[in-house]
Amino acid sequence: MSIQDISSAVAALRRAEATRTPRGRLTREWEGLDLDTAYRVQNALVEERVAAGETVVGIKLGLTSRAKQERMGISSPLTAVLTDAYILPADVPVPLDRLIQPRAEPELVFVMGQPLRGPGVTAATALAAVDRVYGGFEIIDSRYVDYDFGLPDVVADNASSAFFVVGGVGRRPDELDLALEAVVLSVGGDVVDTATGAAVQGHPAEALALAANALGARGQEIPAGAIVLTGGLTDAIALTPGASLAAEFTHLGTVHLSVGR
Ligand code: 0L1
Ligand code: MG
Repeated sequence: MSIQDISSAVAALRRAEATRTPRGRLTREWEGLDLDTAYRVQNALVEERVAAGETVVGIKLGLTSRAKQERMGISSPLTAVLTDAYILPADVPVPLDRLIQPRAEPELVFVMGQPLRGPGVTAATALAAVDRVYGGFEIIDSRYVDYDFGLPDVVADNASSAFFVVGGVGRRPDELDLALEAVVLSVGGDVVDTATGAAVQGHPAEALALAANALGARGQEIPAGAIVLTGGLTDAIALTPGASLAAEFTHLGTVHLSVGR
């Protein structure tokens, strides 16, 4: 079936997810899929999920670090929407049997104390609206074959969202220097990557301001209580059956991720 409008794009992405069958780029079939239209596809996809019983719990940024931008070949950050269906409790293994080609990436996670709405949000005003910061993992799972996508494709696909885990140690943002907060990522006990918060737009609060301003331009805000994933600090790691990952943060504890078989 050829994709030429929002509802057929949503149906194609939902089908790819439900059947665990990745597809080709939507932009190859639908020339008119520009960035604005892609965000309308994303909104419609989330509306379907909400109509099916899910609750919106926050937002995420993607492609905010050079590591992620270089790996995916896209230099613009993006936003996507988190629902409660994406929450993976800390002690639950990643359910591989529900996923296509999952990868995991460590992230700094904000929980908002106050709402934020652009335009004009700066890193300072953004950080002042944060209640707590946590370490976490995002598990992404593109609905496109081999993660081969352009910016409108990945925006439409709700930025490859699949699951996320929030660690158990929450700090007030003024208790630590988030640009210097480090993470050591290991797989099976071997260190595979490291980064600091500065990897995310120079400071994760810059990413939060970017999201507030981008959402504001689309008439949306980040509400109090929202969870905000600020984007992968390192490149994402492909998940294999039985693997165990750890993201060890300087002041935010260690977040463990085990993968089902
Ligand atoms: O945190 C991120 O940078 C997620 C980007 C989502 C797109 C992807 O890498 O599949
Ligand atoms: Mg991410």
